[in-house]
Amino acid sequence: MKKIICITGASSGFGEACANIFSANHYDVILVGRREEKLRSLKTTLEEKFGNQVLVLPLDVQKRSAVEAAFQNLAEQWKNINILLNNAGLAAGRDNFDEASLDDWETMIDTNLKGLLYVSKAVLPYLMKQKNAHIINIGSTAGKQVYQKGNVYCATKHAVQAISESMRIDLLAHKIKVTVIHPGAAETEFSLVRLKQNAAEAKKVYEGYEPLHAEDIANIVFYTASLPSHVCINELEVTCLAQANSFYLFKEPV
Ligand code: NDP
Ligand code: 8X3
Repeated sequence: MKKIICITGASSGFGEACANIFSANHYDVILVGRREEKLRSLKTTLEEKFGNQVLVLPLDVQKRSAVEAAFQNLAEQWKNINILLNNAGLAAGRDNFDEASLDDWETMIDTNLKGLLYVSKAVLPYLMKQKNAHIINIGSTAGKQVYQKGNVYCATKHAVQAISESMRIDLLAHKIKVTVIHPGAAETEFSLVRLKQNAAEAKKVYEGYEPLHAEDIANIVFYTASLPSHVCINELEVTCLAQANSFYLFKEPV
């Protein structure tokens, strides 16, 4: 039987790139996200290209009862999940603390933090039945250092770091690997979402240097999932060459 990976936030960016690489490497894939049309189109592409099975699970990870119901109601064959990739997430706004919106803060907390918890709790019973299960959480360099105007986004990613450490300890007895990957700046839909669909401003974020690409992170996610069963990568911080950490990003004049 093929292994199954469940990817949250599979409709773009890192999640979509991971769906591609795991499909190319003979995994069946569960695609989670809100934009059902994008997920359906990705399913068609993957199945045609790789001949694997792909399940579309349209879901807003902020909605606790919908998350619980969706995973409880999975067909039996899809309950054999080997890897959970908690990737769904976003930044909403980039504002000083005094000017930022409470609605944006709640969206980030509900998605990046509570959504990750809801999905993890819903999938854990299935992971616990597997021999070599693995949870991979996508954090951020924003989860390592707080930067100006990053406030609650940084807080949610610091929480992803803490939750990953805690999962690793509490799930030791169940032999579940827990990896947290902290990417730096990567050109996906991330800045478009953060800057409320202002494409010109989003483009500027990546000017003057070569940022990470979604495929770079997908390759790393796949690598962490491909190691022998006794070897665990617990944590990785990954940036492009122009970036040292949350604060230092060297841009050439454009
Ligand atoms: P994208 O915006 O391209 O992808 C985000 C994905 O998350 C989309 O598939 C989106 O799907 C999904 N998502 C967002 N909200 C929800 C929700 N409520 N329910 C279900 N799915 C949701 O950005 P990235 O690929 O860059 O981001 C992926 C992860 O990587 C995020 O956690 C982000 O914080 C993190 N990250 C990104 C970095 C970057 O520079 N790009 C760097 C470090 C970390 P849909 O809208 O269809 O629901
Ligand atoms: C995304 C990278 O630098 O915008 O997590 O926080 S950054």
